[in-house]
Amino acid sequence: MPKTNQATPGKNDKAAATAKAAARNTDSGPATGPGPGAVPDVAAEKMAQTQALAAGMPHNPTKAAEHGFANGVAPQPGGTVEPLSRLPGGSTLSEENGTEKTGSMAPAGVNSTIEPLDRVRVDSAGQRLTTNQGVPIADNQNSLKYGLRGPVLLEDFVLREKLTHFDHERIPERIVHARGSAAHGFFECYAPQTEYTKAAPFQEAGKVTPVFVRFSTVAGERGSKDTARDVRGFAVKFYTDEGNWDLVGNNIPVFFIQDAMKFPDLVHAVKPEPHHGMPQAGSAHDTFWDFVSLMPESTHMLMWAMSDRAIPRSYATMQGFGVHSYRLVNEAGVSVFVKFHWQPKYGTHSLVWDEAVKISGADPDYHRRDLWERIEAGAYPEWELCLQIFTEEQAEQFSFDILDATKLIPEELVPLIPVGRMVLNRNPDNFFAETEQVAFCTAHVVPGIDFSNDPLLAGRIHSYVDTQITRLGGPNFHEIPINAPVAPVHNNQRDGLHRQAIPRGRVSYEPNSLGGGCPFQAGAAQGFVSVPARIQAQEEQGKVRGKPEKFADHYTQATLFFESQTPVEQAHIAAAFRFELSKVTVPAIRERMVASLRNASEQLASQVAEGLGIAPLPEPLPRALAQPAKPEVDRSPALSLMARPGDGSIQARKIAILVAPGVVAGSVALLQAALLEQGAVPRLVGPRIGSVATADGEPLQADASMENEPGFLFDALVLPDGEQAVAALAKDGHTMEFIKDQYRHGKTILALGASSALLQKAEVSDKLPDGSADAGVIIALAEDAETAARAFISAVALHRHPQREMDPPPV
Ligand code: HDE
Repeated sequence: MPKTNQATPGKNDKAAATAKAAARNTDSGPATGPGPGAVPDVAAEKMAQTQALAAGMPHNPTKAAEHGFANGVAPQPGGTVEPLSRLPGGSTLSEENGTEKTGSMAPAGVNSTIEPLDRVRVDSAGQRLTTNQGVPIADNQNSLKYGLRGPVLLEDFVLREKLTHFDHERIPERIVHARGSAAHGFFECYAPQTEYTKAAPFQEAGKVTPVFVRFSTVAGERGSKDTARDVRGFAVKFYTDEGNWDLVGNNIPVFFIQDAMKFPDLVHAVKPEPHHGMPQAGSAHDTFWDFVSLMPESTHMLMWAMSDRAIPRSYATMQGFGVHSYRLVNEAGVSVFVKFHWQPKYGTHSLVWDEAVKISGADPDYHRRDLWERIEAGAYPEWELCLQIFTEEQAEQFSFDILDATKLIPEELVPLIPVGRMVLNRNPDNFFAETEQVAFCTAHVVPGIDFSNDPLLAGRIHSYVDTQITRLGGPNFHEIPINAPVAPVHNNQRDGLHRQAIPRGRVSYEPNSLGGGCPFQAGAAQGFVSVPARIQAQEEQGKVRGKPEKFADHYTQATLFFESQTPVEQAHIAAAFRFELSKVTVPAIRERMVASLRNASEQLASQVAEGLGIAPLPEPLPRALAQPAKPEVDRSPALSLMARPGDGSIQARKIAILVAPGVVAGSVALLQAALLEQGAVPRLVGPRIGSVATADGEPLQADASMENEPGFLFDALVLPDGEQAVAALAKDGHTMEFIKDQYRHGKTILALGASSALLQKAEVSDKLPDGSADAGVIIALAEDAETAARAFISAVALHRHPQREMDPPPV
C-alpha cells in the first residue's frame, strides 16, 4: 500500500467541498487534501489516488543503477507502484460514457493495434457502397452536374474524394528489392535451443511462431520481371512472443561488398544507368561491371550471381541465408556466433538462362504466380532452418574473417544444425496492404539474438528503419497491421503522422510517478540487453576508417565456390560471364573483369575470354594480399545446387499435354490421372483453347494454347498418341518451338505412339551426344503408356537432364 500525504478526512462537509472543488481544477492544486476513500466524489477520489500513487515513489529508485559497467550489462527493472484502482491512470473521468464508436474504457493493459489481422480485414459482401466517411453513395456512375449537359460542380464531394484517393494510391517503391511477393506461415521449433539462445521461437519443441515472408529481386523496379538474373531477397518476419524478429536475408550466403559505406555505390552501379534509364532489372551493363571489376572483394559474390542460383525455378526451391554472422545469447548471457540457413524441402532447382529470358517475356510474374499457385493448391513451400554455431575462439582461428560478408563458413568446417521448419500456408488477402506495406528491418531483433560487428550489418541496422519513414510516410509504420507485433507494445512514443493508438492517461515519459512508473523499464531479466562484446583496450583500437587484414583476401573463396561446382554448373557460370560481359560496351571494363577472374580460376578466365574474343589473356589484376592464409577446405560439395535434390516429389510441377483434333483421349486421361495423383499440375495445351475432338470418345477441353502458354513455361511435356493430332500439330510452327524449347532446357519429354514423329521433325533425339540413352526423352508404344508414365514421373523428379546440353545448343 503506497504511503499518502493524508490530511484529516473530511469529517465535515467543508473539507469535502474544498476537495471536490479542487479536483475540478486543472491548473493548480491544494497543499494537502483528503486521502483515498474519504470524499464520495469521483474527481476528488481520482485526485487522492493520484497523490497516493505519486507519493508511493518518493524518489527515482533505479537512478543509482544507471551507472557503471555491471549495470550496463544487467540493467535493473524500473520501479513501479501499483495504483489503488484504474482511476488515476485514465485520461478522463468521462471514459465510462461509451458509445458504439468509443467503446468504453481501454481494456486493462491492452494495446489493440496489435490484435490479429481479422481486426482490419474488410468483407464487403452484401454491403452498400459508401464514402470513406461511411456515407452511402446513391450513384457511382455520374458526377454531379448543373443540368445533364452542364458543368460538373466543385460541390461533388463524392467525386472529389474518389479521385483524390486514387491520385495518392502509390507509395514510393523500395529503393532495392522493389519487386517481390510474400506469404504468411509459421515456424515450428524441433527441440529447445536453450543452451544457445533465449529467443522465444527456440524455447520448446513444437513451439509455433507466426511468420510473414517476402521474396524479391534486387535491382528491378516494382513492375519488373521475376526471372532476371539477380540475387533474391528472402526476408522473414517472425512475430514472436517477445516482439518481432526480422531475419532479412538473401538466397546467396555472401554479398558484393564488405562495408555499408559502399552500398549506395553498388546499387547506383547496378540500377539502370542514370542518363538513359537502361537496362531494367539486369546487371549486364557497363556501370555494374565497371564498379565490380574495381572492387575485387565482389568476386566471390559474382561467382554465385553468375551461377544458376540467380535464376531460381521457384521461390520454393531456393536456399535462404542470413548472410552476416549474428550472435545467439542464452539466459545466462553467454553468447555464440551463428549463421542462419534455410534449406528448401523441395530442393534447390533453377532455370537455365535461355529459359529465364523467354519466361520474362511470356510471364513476367512467373515466381509470383508459382508461389501463389503452390499455396492455393496446398503444396506449401517449406524450409528447414539450420544454424551454424561457432565460438569467438573458433572464429579467431579461421583463415577468413567472420565479420566479412564476402565470406561463408564451409559446412565442412562448421556443420549445420537443423532447429525447426517453416511452412508458408496462407496467401495474403491484399497485395498492397500486406506485401507492399510490410517493413523488414535488421534492427528488429529479440532477446536471445544479437549482432556481430560486421560493418555491413551495422549500416543495415540504420538503413531499414530510415527507408520506411519515407516509403511508408512517417514514424508510425510499425502500427500498420502487417508490421504490428503480436507481443504487447507499451511505450511513451507519441504522435507523428497517421498515429493509430489512442493512449489512455496523461503520462508519456519515464521515470514517472503519476503513472505508477509504468510502462516500466523491463530490466535484464526480461528485456533486451546487448552482448557487451568486451574488447581489450589497445593502441590500434581507436577510432579509424579501415578494414581488418583478412578482408583483403578477395579470391580464395571465389575459387572454392567455382571448384565445388559440377561441370555443368561451371559451364553455366562461364556462359553467364560471357553473356553479361558481352553486353558491356567498353572493352577495357571487360578485360579488367577477365583479369580479375584469372585470380579466381584460370580455367574460367580462359573460357570467358575465349567467348568474348579477348586474346591474349590480360595480366591478372594485382592482388591486395600476396599470401592469403591457407583455406581449411578447397572443395565444398554442399555449395553445388545438385547437393539438394529435395524430397524427390513432382508436386506443383507444371506439365503440358499437347492436344489437337484426333488425339487419343485414353492416353491423355491416363497421364492426367497419374500426374494429378503425384500433386503435379497437368495442363491440356492445344493450338487454341476450347473443345478438341478426340479419336476415341468425348471431346477434351484445352485450357491453354501454345500461343498463351509457350513450352518454356512448363517443367515437362507429354505428347499423347493419335495419328490425326500428330499431323495437325506437325503443321503448326508453335509445336516445333514448344518441343525444341523443352529439349533445349533439359526437360523431360514423353512421346506416346504416333507422336514420336513430332520428335523426329523437331530433330530431338532420345540419345545423348555420347550415344547413350537420354533418361529425359521417353519414347513409348501407346500400349505401354502406364509403364511410360511411371518412367516419366521419375524423370521429371530429376528436374532437368543437363547431360544433353551443348554450347551452342544443337536444337
Ligand atoms: Fe538490404 N535494403 N541493404 N540487404 N535488403 C533494403 O529496405 C541495405 C543487404 C535485403 O522484402 C531496403 O525496406 C543496406 C544485404 C532484403 O521488404 C534498404 C545494405 C542483404 C530486402 C536496404 C544492404 C540485404 C532489403 C530497401 C548494406 C542480405 C527486402 C527497402 C549495408 C543479407 C526486404 C527496405 C523486403 C531491402 C538497405 C545490404 C537483403 C534501403 C544499406 C547484405 C531481402 O533499407
